[in-house]
Amino acid sequence: MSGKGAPELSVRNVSDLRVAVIAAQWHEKVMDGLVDGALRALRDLGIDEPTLLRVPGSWELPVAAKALAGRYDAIVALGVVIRGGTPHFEYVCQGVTQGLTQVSVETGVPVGFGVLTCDDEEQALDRAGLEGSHEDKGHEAVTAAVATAATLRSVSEPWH
Ligand code: RBF
Repeated sequence: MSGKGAPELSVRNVSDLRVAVIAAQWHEKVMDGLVDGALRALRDLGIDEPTLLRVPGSWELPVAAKALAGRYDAIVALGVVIRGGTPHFEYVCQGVTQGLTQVSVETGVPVGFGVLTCDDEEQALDRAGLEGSHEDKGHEAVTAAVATAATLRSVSEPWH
């Protein structure tokens, strides 16, 4: 899947939204880039006091997202899963993807999907928002989650 075609989102009046970022810890350098990109996006949006929670691996992201969902307007899940020689990659990717989808749909809280699933570390670094990276997926995941939270808030207001 290519990152080409991503929208330029214009997100305004969101500084009062409560946002939590949950980040796995495997593949430290890539994760540092994703977390930095996410925090930079939150600053750009005027969201000054986000919660940042660390979990061991991407597999743990859904349970942490579920635990926080009742207290936040948007959650952003960050992780990196790199293909190895065993079927483990497919299981972890499928578990985290389905788990985060389930949390989001069941709780009604948007969960930004910032989990990279890559063939190798080089591919992951290219998406991590580091110097020389072509994409900044932590930043994108925050912007998408906050934009969605703002849209959901607008349709829940009484004049709709
Ligand atoms: N977690 C990640 O976030 N990224 C990985 O690339 C990753 N690779 C794993 C490979 C194997 C063989 C195993 C057993 C676990 C891996 N995990 C990875 C950890 C996983 O998300 C979880 O933290 C652990 O399985 C403990 O529940």
